[in-house]
Amino acid sequence: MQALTALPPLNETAGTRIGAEVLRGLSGRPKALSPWLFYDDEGSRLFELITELPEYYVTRSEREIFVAHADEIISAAGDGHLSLYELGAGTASKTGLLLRAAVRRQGNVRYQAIDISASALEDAKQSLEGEIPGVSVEALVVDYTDGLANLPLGQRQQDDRRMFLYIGSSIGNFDMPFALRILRDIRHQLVPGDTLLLGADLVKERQILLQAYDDPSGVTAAFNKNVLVRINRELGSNFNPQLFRHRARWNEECSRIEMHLESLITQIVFVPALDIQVRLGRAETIHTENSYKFTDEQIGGLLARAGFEVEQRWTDRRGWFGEYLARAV
Ligand code: AVJ
Repeated sequence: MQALTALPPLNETAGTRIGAEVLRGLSGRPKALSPWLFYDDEGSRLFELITELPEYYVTRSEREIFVAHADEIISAAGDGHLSLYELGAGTASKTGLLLRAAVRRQGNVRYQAIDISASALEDAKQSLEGEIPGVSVEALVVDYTDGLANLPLGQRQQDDRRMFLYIGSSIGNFDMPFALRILRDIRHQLVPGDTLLLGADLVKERQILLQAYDDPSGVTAAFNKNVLVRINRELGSNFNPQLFRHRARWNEECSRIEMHLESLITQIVFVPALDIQVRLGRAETIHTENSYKFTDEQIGGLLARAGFEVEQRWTDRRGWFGEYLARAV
């Protein structure tokens, strides 16, 4: 019998989702972490605070569109009994405006809320079902960036119409190829005639963008640094958030806001669960998020390539945020 060569023990944590992401993101250079890591319970809570900041116009602008046009948006869905599905629903605070419009139109509505945060979805279900008679909420804790093929969306009835909601500029987190993949995944859940409502943040003056992602009260900084706190908790690392500075940059060429965590000193951080040391030079950054800003042409192009046709478009009074109703073709 032949002797087996001893293999190094497999590090179990490296096989978990967060372990794999931190190992990938912090091993090389430039360092980068995926924005889904923001959304533990504390991160979801901090994001809700961001949406209330005076500088963060994104949520307010989209709400303004829904307040003015919810009935129009819902009736644009066409004939049949409408069901709504939302990717990245979070606490679904704006979605209530659309659900109310759907109830006005057809008496009741089924709403499937899909999000990575269970706590946010619990809040959503509680408040929506409590406040809007006629709405039934089904919460699905799923990371939709893994694909939608296995979503339990249920049987489609004869006169069912599906409307997918992908609002709040969630699509802005992803580069073009990945954004396209998500839109195509959505398209696969639809039949011709169904619709997608896509909310996207529009290109605007640089100062306005920068303030929205670097508020003076420091909520966005806390949101950004929370990713380090989460990694400490889940992987046992010793990141000191105080040794990092929150940075927001406008990358004109790529048309995106970037968020980074900049190391204030040269430091070495230990991640026990992965058995790695992470060396950070002074002023070296960990790139934690992209938030792409779009033009109508870009959105129209993306949707066309995913099998949709833009049918209607709404903006807020300032023209800062775009809401696109796209029909599956
Ligand atoms: C949830 C991705 C839409 O990009 O504006 C807010 C996240 N990051 N402030 C955005 C975010 C910092 C937000 N999205």
